[in-house]
Amino acid sequence: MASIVFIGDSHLGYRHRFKSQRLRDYSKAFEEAVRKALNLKPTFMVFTGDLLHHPKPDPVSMRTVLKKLLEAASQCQVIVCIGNHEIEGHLGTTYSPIYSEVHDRIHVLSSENPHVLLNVGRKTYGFHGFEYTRNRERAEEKLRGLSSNLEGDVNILCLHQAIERYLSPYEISLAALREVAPNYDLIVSGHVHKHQPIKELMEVKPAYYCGSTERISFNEADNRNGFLCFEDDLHSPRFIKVESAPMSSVRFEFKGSPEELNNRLEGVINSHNVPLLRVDVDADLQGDLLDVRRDWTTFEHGRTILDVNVVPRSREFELEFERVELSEDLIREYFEKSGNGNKELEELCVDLFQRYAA
Ligand SMILES: [Mn+2]
Repeated sequence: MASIVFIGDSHLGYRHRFKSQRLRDYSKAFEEAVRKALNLKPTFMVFTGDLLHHPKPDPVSMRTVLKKLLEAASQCQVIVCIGNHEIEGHLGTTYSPIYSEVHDRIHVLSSENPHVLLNVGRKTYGFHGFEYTRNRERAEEKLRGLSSNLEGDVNILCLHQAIERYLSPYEISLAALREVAPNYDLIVSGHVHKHQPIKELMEVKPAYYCGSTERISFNEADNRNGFLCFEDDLHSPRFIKVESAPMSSVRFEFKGSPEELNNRLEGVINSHNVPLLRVDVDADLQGDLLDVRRDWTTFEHGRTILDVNVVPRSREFELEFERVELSEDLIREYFEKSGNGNKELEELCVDLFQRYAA
């Protein structure tokens, strides 16, 4: 069988939290993924979308992508999907279709060009897909339109979409996918950054999210990064790890004084020796919030991002408003209910409301 690798969501050019090191992290992980993938001598290399983070990418990231696509194309056939980060405004896509102009072994899947048929030995491999489509009805319509009379001997659906139950809002329902799945031999999607099988489809056809090469948020701290490789058959892929920047996200509840919290935070930060660290505290503080340390710069040494968030539990009674429309009465009600006795501020707010918002 021909071997196929799927590399997804590299997000090159993303300056996560405005850190230049993060730019390097994304390109490093992407280059490592392509290098490791090429070492496997694949027949096909599929990029499942969001190669670039910005629709108008910076030239350095664009150059990295082009260089790697050309390098890959010199050794195997390359198929590129268009992700939501590569779509802009009313345009169905941005620069991605240009990739197919720079090498005859680079093929970009889009609504205009949704089928790529490639011969290997005596078999024709069909790669089918379209650019990320936000509207659910349109996405499902495209999917149905695409999926009949497929011409390959082996047909592979390549998407960059959220499927029902994996991300909300989703653009493709499980029902729509189950309907078309029998026409394919394999379904692979980008967009959901956590590598996993799409288990609701597995009884029909092998289906996977291939995973991302580097994390774009702390919510992804527990994800493994890497890419997917099918070597022997379409039922037993290997997930090949990529060394993304180590990330930890720590969350704890705390009850005690600001001094105790400061000590606890120092301990937590010192015990998590990773370049990317977020600490979230749900704090029931016995003392002044202003005594909780806010400047953690002395602990930033050797780290790319250190993000400490202390959210104090509110001891005040809950405020409840029945009206949602801003009015003079609502402003006065707020001042009354909140116990804020500052008459001058109240009058100022009412005055500003009457002048600019009423
Ligand atoms: Mn995406």
